[in-house]
Amino acid sequence: MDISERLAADETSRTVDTEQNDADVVALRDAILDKLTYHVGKRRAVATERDWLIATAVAIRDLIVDRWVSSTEATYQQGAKRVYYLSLEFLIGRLLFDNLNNMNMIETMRAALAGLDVDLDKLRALEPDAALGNGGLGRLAACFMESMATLDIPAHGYGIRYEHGLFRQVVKNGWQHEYPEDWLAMGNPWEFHRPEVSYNIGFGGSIEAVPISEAAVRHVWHPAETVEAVGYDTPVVGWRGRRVNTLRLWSARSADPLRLDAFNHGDHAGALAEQVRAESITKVLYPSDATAAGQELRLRQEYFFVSASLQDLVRRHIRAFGHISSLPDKTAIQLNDTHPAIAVAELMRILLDVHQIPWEEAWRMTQATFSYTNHTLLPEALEVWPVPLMERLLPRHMQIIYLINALHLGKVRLEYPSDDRLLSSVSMIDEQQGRRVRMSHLAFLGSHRVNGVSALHTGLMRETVFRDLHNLFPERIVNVTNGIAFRRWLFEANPRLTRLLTDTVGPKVLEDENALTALRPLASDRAFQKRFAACRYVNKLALADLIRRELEIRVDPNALFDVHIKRIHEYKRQLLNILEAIALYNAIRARPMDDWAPRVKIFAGKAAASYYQAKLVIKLIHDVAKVVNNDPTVRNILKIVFLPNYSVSLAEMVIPASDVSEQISTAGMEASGTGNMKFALNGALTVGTLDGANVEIAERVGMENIHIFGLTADKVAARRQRGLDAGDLIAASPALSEVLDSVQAGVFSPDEPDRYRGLVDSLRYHDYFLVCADFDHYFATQRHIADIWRRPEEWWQSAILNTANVGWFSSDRSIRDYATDVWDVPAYQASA
Ligand code: 26V
Repeated sequence: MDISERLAADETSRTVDTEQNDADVVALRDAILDKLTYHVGKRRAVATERDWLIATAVAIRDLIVDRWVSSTEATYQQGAKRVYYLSLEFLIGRLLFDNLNNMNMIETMRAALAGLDVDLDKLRALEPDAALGNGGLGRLAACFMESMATLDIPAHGYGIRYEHGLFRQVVKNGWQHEYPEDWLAMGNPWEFHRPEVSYNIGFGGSIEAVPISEAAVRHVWHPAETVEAVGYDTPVVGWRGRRVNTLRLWSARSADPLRLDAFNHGDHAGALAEQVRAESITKVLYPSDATAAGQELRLRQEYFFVSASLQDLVRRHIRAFGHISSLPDKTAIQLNDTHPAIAVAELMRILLDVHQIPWEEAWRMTQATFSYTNHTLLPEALEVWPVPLMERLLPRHMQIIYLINALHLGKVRLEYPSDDRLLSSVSMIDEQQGRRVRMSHLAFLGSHRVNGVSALHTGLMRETVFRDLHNLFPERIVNVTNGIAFRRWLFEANPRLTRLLTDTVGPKVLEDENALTALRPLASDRAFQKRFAACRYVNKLALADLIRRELEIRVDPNALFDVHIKRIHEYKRQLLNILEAIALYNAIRARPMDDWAPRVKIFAGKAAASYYQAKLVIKLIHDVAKVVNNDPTVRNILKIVFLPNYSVSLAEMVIPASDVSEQISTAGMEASGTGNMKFALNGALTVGTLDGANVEIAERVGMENIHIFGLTADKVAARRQRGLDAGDLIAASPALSEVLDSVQAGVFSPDEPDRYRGLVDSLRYHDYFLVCADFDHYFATQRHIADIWRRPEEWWQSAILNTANVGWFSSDRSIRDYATDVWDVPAYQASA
């Protein structure tokens, strides 16, 4: 690329604001100064960048509040049905640019701050990520909140205000270490503390059956312990401030914070014990991607936030509509996975015990109100709670669950007498290893709709985990393929490309995701290809700079950036990728003078703290990187980079700079994936298996514009039936044999030659994730991708067709699907 093209790309302005005027700039500047003085309490001369960030955020927040109040009032006046999204995770990331962008204020703010000698981009980088989630499920909740506001749906998110979000990852000598994350350390300018919004949450204790007539009793729960839930509200701004919804996160407070008598007697720690116990509920995000530990605390978290949320929404409903009976007509509650599934029993308890509604009517109302999204079929990830724990912590809920189950099994028995296999399969109680409550069954039975997150995943739900329930309730399972918020993942993350799109397609591309299809005819236009490529190049320069600063590794921005960023998990097969890198390294060394396409393999992702295999893969990536990056024979042909502490913000930086997107999970194991959509939208070519939403991406971009390899989900299942010894496969692949032999022999771990012996042994003898089975096809596909890279016209045509054809993966489309198929609420139609 020549310098003029680069400059042209850089001038492809940085934001998507439509207008700005001087009066707005001055007014905003004055507002910021006002906040600096009266909110932060500082003079300009002594203000730090952090002070400016707070003043700026609070100034924007004021503008948001006006819209917030009007949205809330309109909903009350219209008596509209509301949607409640219950999620233990909201992986939000930063809000400064999200809010500015949606309020159409980025350039006005940039100018206002420039007038104060403050750089908006520096403030942007200073904001900590709100990392209240582990990965895909939490990020999806954040995208959905934004889309619901954009589509003018009256929605509330409910979750937990963790004091510490997802751990900070530090890599020392190739090994991951976890440190607590402290996003609230400098305060959170976006939220409003609502001490008046507080509810008592009970645990344990006993149930009293009080006779209320000759035939009926009323159950009164006397909890042994009570914790207070206090609300914190964050406004969620829709596109162009169309609507502002609320994310209400609960924080735990002790009902009895200090035992003054004990304190005065010198038992300072004992006096605070109650407080510590209560507040530990919202202390940390549970890294649910692997551990079974902390079980009880996790269940307390689940019930704590569910109970607070249901009390809150029932109170709001009664205030608005006068009576509980209309709840299902005016309320849709979405359960984000089974984490909030106890809500089914909690709503039953509220209806039965508090509002004295008869059982059948309460059950009808409950089912009409709830719906449940399943996000994984991995058996180890399906929540089951030991019955003794449930009985101890939530005795009344356990009674209700038993009764729901008895009535359900009674009906099944009538239809299928003496089918014991069926009865035990559809029962809410799993009797396999001690008695445990299957939360997936509770969520399924308590909902009118149950959805999977991609077409493939929904099909597998019907065929595997929910097979028998599906046969009993064939209408209940529906598909809603995931989506992503284009505002964050295209407009904010890739302003250069966005400007190119608005220049070419027009501003409607910002409103209507389907407008991207107008790019199709331009895909083969050489001039447009160059402009598209120029955007990528400038993004890559920025990423190369980050890599140099973070890791002191120099990468060539002209090389192909091949990117694998997501949680580190065996089924996501970062191992397959790094083994392929070794094979490529071997091939380069064997024929160093061949015309290799220079490539940078970029990894990022966190392993669950207790997940040893995943941490070992991180170590292997570092070990291989050390050898490859320091080998003069491969020079700049191959570089391997692991960026530490993966986050939403890092993804926003990396994705727009990516040429190849790695979506290589073992087929059948990734429910959907959403990173796959973010890359394709930004014009990266996918190398992937037919798994999750990759299947639907392939349908939309066309098989010639995606690089699919490997066993399909049904072949994976068949292979596992046959046995997982990979000996014959390895023997048949010289490249794979060489790779495995070298890893096993300690070529990459001379300081500890046996480090990867166990890892290689399991590949050889029990290759559960089919790494060996897919290896040759993956390697060949990567070489094919390198061939295309050498033919830029073909490459960029394909890249543009990816962007042009993935509009359907907007979370606006997902939310419209939920609105029609699941919640029965109206949604604003951008394209109408
Ligand atoms: C949890 C666990 C916990 C135990 C060990 C194994 C394991 C594996 C995976 C998980 C993830 C649970 C839920 C989740 O985050 N699912 C993700 O949801 C995304 C949004 O629907 C979807 O795109 C991802 O494919 C799916 O993995």
